[in-house]
Amino acid sequence: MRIESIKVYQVLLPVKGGAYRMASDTVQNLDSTLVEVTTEDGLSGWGETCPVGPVYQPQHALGARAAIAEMAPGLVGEDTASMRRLAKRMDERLNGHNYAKAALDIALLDLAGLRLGVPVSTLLGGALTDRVPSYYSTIVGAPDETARIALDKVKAGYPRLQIKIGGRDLEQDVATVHKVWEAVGFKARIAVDANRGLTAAAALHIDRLCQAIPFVFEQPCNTMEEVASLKGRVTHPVYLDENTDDLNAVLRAVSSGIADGFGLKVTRLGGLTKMVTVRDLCAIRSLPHSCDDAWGGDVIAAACVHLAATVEPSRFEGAWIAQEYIEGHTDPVNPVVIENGHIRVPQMPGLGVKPERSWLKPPVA
Ligand code: 0XW
Ligand code: MG
Repeated sequence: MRIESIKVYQVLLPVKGGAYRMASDTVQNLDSTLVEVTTEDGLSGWGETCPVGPVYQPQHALGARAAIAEMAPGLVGEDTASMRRLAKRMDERLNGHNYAKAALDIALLDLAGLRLGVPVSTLLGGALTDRVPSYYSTIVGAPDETARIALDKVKAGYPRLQIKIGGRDLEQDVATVHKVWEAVGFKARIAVDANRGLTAAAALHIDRLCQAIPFVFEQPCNTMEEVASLKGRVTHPVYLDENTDDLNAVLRAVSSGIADGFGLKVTRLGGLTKMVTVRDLCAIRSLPHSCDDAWGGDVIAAACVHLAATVEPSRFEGAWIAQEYIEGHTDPVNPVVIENGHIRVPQMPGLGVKPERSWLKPPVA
């Protein structure tokens, strides 16, 4: 079936309760982009991409919409039967910009699932579970308050916590990690995420001053070279997140042993099709990873959860979705929600979510 139209919508997602603070940036409002790909028979598939502000990664909302506008004319009229041909078309029209291609990749998989009558997880190789774990990500905050929230979230059922540090005094970061550990202990797995905010020297100090605490150190420094320089000098396992810009970066990190695991973002890597490759690469080296995105509503949340369901559970670090941090849902009928720190995998054909049309402003492209 041929593509008849591609529509682009802008959706603003306000952060619940104020601001989301990371070492790299503080965000109050998220600018999300939804794409609707419609075929000649009137069937529509949805995709989404929502960078968490313009500083977290090089990607930004206006860039996503400009990139989709650049590619879309080359896709209209094409047959949806071959995802590979459509991916080739996108690459022929635009170099890079994986995060914009991701929205189209997700929409095309949604369409394929709807047409075949199977959930997207089936198209990604098949679900291993019908419920995936999530993890709770704190903001950079005061040590006692962060520890209180951490314990609350463990009581609420989260099996894993991601504690944000960086962009402030070393003393505060070290105290935060200790307080969280004292509050939570072995009741949850802990990741300490500096979002590129530490020098290698600061990362070494935190590693030493928190030596007995079993956490994984996520994206401590800005570049992959700085993170690589920590290898053999830190005792904590090191995970990469922001540095995994594309499949080549993941391949490099895996083959050179820089990363002990990953915090992965579906859109940064180019969508679910690319994430399947990363999932399988990680499996070859027994590397744990998450399936997240930077931010976004129900469409991207569903995409993350479908992929999450296909990852070997013993190596799975959770699917982070923004639901706890934003008001309302783009799909109020079948929203993607966290219950007891876990998320049910949608069982309906396609992604299993549809944005509520009456809530959408007219398309921007
Ligand atoms: C916790 N997250 C998945 C949400 C924010 O976008 C940052 C991100 C991360 O792991 O860095
Ligand atoms: Mg991270």
